[in-house]
Amino acid sequence: MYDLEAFYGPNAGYVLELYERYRQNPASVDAASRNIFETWSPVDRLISEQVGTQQTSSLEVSKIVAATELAHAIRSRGHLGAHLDPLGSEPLGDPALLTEAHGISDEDLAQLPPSVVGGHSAGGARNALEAMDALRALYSGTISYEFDQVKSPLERGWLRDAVGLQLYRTSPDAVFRQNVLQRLTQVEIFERFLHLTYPGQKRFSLEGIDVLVPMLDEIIKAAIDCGTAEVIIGMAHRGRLNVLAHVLEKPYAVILSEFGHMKHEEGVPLTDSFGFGYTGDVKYHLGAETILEEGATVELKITLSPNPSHLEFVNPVVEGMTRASQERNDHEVFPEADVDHTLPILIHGDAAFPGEGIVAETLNLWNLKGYTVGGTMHLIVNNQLGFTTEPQDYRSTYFASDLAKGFEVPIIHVNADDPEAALMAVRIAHAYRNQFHKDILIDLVGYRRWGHNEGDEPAFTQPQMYEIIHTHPTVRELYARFLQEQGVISLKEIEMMQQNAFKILEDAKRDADASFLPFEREESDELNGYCDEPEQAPAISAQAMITFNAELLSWPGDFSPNPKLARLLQRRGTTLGSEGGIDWGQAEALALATILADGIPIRLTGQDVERGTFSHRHAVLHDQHTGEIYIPLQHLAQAKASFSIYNSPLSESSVLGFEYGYSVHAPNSLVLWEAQFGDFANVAQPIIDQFIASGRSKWKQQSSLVLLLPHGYEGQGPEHSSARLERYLELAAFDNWRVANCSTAAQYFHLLRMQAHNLLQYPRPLVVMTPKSLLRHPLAVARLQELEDETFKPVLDDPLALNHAGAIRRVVLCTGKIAIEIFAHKLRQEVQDVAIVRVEMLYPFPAQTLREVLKNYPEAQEVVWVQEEPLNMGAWNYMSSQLTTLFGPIIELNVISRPSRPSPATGFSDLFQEEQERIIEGALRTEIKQFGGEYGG
Ligand SMILES: Cc1ncc(C[n+]2csc(CCOP(=O)(O)OP(=O)(O)O)c2C)c(N)n1
Repeated sequence: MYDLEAFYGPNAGYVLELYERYRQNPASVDAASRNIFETWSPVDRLISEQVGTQQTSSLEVSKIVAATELAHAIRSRGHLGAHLDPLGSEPLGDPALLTEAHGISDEDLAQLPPSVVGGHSAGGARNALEAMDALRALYSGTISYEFDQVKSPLERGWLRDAVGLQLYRTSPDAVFRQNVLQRLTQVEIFERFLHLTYPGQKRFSLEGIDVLVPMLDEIIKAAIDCGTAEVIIGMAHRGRLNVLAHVLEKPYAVILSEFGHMKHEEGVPLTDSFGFGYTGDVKYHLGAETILEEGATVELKITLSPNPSHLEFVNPVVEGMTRASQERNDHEVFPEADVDHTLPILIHGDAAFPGEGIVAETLNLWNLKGYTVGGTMHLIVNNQLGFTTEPQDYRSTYFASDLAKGFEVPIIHVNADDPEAALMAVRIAHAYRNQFHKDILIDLVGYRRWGHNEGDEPAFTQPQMYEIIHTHPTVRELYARFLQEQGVISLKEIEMMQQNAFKILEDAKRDADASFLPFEREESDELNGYCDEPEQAPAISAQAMITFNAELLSWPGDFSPNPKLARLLQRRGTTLGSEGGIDWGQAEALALATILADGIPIRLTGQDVERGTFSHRHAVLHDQHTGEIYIPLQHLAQAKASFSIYNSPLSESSVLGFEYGYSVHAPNSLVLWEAQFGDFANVAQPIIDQFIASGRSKWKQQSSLVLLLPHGYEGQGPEHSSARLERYLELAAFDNWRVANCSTAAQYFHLLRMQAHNLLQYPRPLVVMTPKSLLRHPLAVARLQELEDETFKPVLDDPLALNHAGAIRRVVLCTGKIAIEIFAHKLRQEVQDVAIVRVEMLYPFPAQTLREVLKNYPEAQEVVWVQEEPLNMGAWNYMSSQLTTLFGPIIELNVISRPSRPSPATGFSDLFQEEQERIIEGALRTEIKQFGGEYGG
């Protein structure tokens, strides 16, 4: 039972040391160990078996201890001595990897049995020296491993066996090898062809990491074998054209015509496409989809997500797409996810991976219930440079992959000039993901044959490195030579491969030159301008809402929510009468219930959304005794779709990117993301700018993602006030999204229903400024009748002013909370000549409706835009141009706001109060023409 083999690895060294101490002095070890050692003499037995002596000296024991420690060092730190760089730089090394550092020599090892080394390496070896050499080749060759960060012993054991027992090293037959060479030839010739045909044009060549394509082939093969239905890939510019051509099967002719033509159709300049809302993107950002078929059966769908220049920001988007692809959401609780259905692959740059924080944010999602996708395969295409910057200047750690260790991700490093090792890395990685449904990373170390792009001269900044690269054979050449030596292929066959690959490209070029890239014009001219009102959702009967309300306020008999909360919620049972009182939270719950009853799945996420930052939602109830949860929206008799709600991790970029990806891939789901406060959304600015605002225009990517952004000035200081409405309005063009700021719970109810209703027929992201103090404001609450009879109104006229419309001299236009504060102000009842008109849908700009509203006040002499934000923020800049176009020639236009400022709000509550009062008074007193404007702006 207590065989040395059982203490394989570090334990063996420790046990032998202990044994040595016992042999010197039995009293120096503890009683339990003494008991074992009295009947156990493994070393003696080992030596006698292997070396033929009956007795071991203490010297021999210490050598065995040293040998086992060396073997352990190689297993755990072999990657520090691995030969990963195709350009031949020396590895960092580690003293523990040297035999002599353990006080022994090769001669000593030659005297010891191979079982001292243990594991697979011992098999077939005649002594410990041979076994140690085999172990070194395994862990410090052109492939190496870092597994110690994996906490689970089961997984570590699996990984060690995968390597130690060589479970994924297949003995490649001739056909396999010829196919790999064929692929490397296609990859290289493609790049060479582009280089020769379009000199200087950017393509971000893959050369130096060519093996990426056969690696992706291998993953796809493994995925098909496992019955995976979809593979979703995210990658940046490097090698993208090659991946598009060879993995996504984008025809060469199409790629070549993108290089060749500066216009889409003969005689139609590119700028004409602007009229249709589609402005396109550069070729090395484009996505693609392909379906691999075997006969009549679909084998696998492969999706390459489009991505912006912003490195790594596509990562969470791919994760969200994957999650959407994995979920079935046609039943009313949480969706069922099949993580084997879809495999995500993220391809990273070696500078971007440690440098861009979005990588860490995305890695953090892997084990979170709202975000997990059952493991992502990560590949770093490590060309040892970031543009002109070298590793010592762009990362603080030795390996590009070190960040991933903090997330317990196993890492395989491999030299990109060894295709067979790279393919083995992929097999291990895929099998691990398949077995444990966790992330795994391959650090593929190669080089970059040209400059960062093809117009760059790399010798300006890396002269020595490029001197080596210029004479370094390509991986195809190296592998072809190796196969020739192995007798697998002849020189003539190798040359034929190259000629054929070239010929296919030449034919494609001829096709590309003979035709023009078809310009995909959007059929509908609905894209071409403003749309006042998207289609309204059908009405819901009061009775249906009464039923939903009762269900939302009930829970199982043995479930005990916090009594204070239960009382609070029960108040919602009294608000459906004629006196009303439906607040924001209740209106939202009712809207979501009706949407679920329409069969539309809902996913709502964000920081603390389950309760709601302002304690207004309470979508998830907690039993105060058991901690169990109960989600009323998952228990509606009429619901036909899933309701998922998750508190998100403390991140904006990754979680917003995730929801964007989810919404793109699940177009029939209502996906909502709520910021804790609207200010924080700017942490996710690239996701907003590069995806949500422009994805449709660049890539025809459709999303109906809803952003709920708490916004409003309540004296809470520079943050927690503004969701920076101006940013969303500045980005609004070509009907790219909707930007709303509702002033009542009823409007919010109808807005959500309208968004759900338009998911498929008119998908657009929706940005909503949501309230804080309005959440329970008596002037913002709804009556059931308003939910039943009304629909969303982009503009709300002033019911009071309409009674004496002829007396109105000033029309105040405003949006959101400030309107309610003006209504609530003591002057409001006194003032007879001011109408307060609320713009609830800011974009698309409701021009026609506003024109009609102004006609209601024939004696009006001025229109004043009133906002609580500083003049240089809020809606003013947007509104001023829209209103000038609309009313400029016919009426005076003024503005009341805080003065222009670099910070959105003051931190002094007295100043806040004074300014707020001046804004509201200014709105209601016609003698005040401007406030705020005089300070600049
Ligand atoms: C967020 C972001 N910052 C800066 C850049 C500019 N940029 C483009 S490529 C590049 C170097 C990337 O190096 P690496 O990640 O190693 O990928 P490689 O190009 O070497 O494949 C930089 C800095 C960018 N595209 N995105």
